[in-house]
Amino acid sequence: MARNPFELKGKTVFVAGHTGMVGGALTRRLQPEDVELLTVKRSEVDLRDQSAVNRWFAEKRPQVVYLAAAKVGGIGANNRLRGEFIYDNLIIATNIIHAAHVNGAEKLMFLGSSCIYPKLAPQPIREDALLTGELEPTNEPYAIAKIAGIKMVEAYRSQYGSDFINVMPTNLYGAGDNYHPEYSHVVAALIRRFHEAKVAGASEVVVWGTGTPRREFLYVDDLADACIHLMKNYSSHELVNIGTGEDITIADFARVVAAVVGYTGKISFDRSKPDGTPRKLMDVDRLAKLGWRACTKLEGGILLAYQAFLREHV
Ligand code: GFB
Repeated sequence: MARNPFELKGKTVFVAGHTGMVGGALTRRLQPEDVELLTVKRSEVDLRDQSAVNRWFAEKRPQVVYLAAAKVGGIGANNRLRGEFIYDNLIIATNIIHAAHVNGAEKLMFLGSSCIYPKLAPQPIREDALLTGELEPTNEPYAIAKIAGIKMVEAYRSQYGSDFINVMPTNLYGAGDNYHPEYSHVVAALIRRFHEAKVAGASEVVVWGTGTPRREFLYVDDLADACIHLMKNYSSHELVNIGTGEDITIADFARVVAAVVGYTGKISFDRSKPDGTPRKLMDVDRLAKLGWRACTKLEGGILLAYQAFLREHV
């Protein structure tokens, strides 16, 4: 059961989802922690395959697990690939949480998402808003799968005394993001679109929706730092939000990205595209009381993300 602070040093640490943006940041941040890092490629173990996951866990027996493997995407992907989003995320969470339990993992962190909270939750959103109202329809399948993972962690904690914890990151961006034109999140989508418009000398860039929704954006390396901090210093059944505590309208955010990229043309809005939830600002009081705050400012973080995009994709 719980030991605080929890010692990471010398442990075998499995990062599930290491090829994704979050898993990549976690593996970078774990380098100085003196751990034995375990990762597995999808070609070796498909995390949706329960027998393969069980075999891998029985062989490797990781002491610590970061569950950062998930099928993710922006509002377009969530809204269209509804079956894949619920199935993949339910089964990945179920397989890994159960295998970690059966094989005696000392600690597990499950990464959820701010979209688990009700569409119209009071802002900023406190952790106890979970299951107090209707979800945002565009990402309901993803949110339901994540809520199932959260509840599984809570149930294993309660029945078996497992030191399993739940953290809820806000909207993330940074190196290793997915820049798919239809399926990416807004940050990657706008970095790519403004960059391509600048290179092509285009006079107009279209941003989805009305521009009025508000979002909070956290640089992924800050998230990884928070996850290491919480793994060491937190053990309770309650969720912990991870964010910056600040938000911005999509219209203003588009202007920030345009300025960082160096695009000077017109910005217009396509109101036929979904806005999603009107506002999603995390209450980060619990995290602050646990001794952690985000340090990357939005403009600086977007510049780092743009540089990563130029390195990775141009
Ligand atoms: O990042 P995003 O897809 O995620 O969209 P959500 C955020 C906002 O940006 C929405 C607007 O209001 C979009 O309408 N937006 C403007 C764009 N232009 C674009 C664009 O080109 N691409 C995209 N994708 N959006 C996600 C959930 O919701 O939040 C996921 O769907 C996940 O499940 C993630 O939980 C954290 O914030 O709307």
